Amino acid sequence: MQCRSCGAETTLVLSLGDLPLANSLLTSPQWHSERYPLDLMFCPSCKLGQLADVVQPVLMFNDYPYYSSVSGPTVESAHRLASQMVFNSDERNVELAVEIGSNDGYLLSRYKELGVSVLGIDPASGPANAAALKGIPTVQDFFTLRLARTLPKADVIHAHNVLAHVPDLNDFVAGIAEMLKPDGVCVVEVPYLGDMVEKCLFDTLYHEHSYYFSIYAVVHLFYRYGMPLKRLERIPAHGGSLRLFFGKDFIHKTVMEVPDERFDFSAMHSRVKSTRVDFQGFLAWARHHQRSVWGYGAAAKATIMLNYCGIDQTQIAAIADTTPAKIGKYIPGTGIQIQTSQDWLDAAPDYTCIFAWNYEDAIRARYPEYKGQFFTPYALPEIGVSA
Ligand code: DWN
Repeated sequence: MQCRSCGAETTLVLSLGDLPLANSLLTSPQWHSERYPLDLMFCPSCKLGQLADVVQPVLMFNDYPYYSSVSGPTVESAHRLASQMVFNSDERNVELAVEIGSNDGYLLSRYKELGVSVLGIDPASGPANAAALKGIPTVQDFFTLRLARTLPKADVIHAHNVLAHVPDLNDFVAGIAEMLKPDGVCVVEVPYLGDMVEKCLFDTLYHEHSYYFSIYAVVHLFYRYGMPLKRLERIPAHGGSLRLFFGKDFIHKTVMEVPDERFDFSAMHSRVKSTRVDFQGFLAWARHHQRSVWGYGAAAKATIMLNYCGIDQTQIAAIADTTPAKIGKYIPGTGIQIQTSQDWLDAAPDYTCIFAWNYEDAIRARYPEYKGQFFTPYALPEIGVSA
């Protein structure tokens, strides 16, 4: 297929088969969940990863159960960044801060505390309503160039973990260029394709993310719309992400050298297969030794990992989560119910798989009273050691 950013011919580098939509949680275990192909293509020209098949956003983001504020580390990182943007803005005042994909106001609430005017843009009604309750004005819509033309110009625009979701990258970035003041800054955060491949984080491949970014791909996409890279940071979020700062000024402090990036997809392919074999092997051992197993973190990653590995409620009894909108629902394709963290503590399972492995440290620290063994899909317990 042709690259949706630059038009060059792409190649298939990873296929997980037909899987359910990660956040399309079910209200009944018997309900059928639609499955869609999950094939990752790579463009050798602009180094952009992209799904071969794009699912209509309206199918994924209408009844969207993801609330950023539930995850403490995400909020802490966002608030630190907002403070930096306000206090370190040597050459400009921050009068208006905008976030595209503002979710429940997890980031803009800090700007509001600092006396900055804010505007959120998010199509998901649940998170948008939660933001409005915090006094964050939120446009409940998908961001486009057309919408940008109706909105005020901004000193700072944030686009955190949203670029991957948009069907039309070129229209989206043109909208940012339209809305950003001449001396403004756009801060973009995206999971980094380099980390995903090197660490084999295949459960971060899901239909919500149409795109998987190299540094080269993001930098050249924004450059095409008159926004050169000003600063680049590597951050730990979501297993490894890029934080990129773009401006409109081509003269001062512009970063032009992009590292030479290479991605070993063939090594990733074999590790994907072995993860499934090893996970099923552990669960068979646990069942044989009558060890109970739960999950923790009904993340989008959990849906992909569980379905790709063919795991159901006979192997993992339930999965705990602290997102109210998720409690009582079921992970599609598995029959596994999402229950409260108290239900999980009361069940006191021998093992708990942390599917939200990007928050492993925070989750382990949050529950000192849990006496069972935590593990992650990428670090399974040593079979037999505790037999
Ligand atoms: O782009 C996206 C990324 C940023 O977030 C979205 N399209 C989808 C989503 O992916 P995810 O669901 O894999 O993200 P998280 O943030 O890894 O999900 C964490 C899950 O764990 C949430 O359901 C909240 C839950 N959680 C919890 O119950 N207690 C998390 C923490 C830290 C906790 O203490």
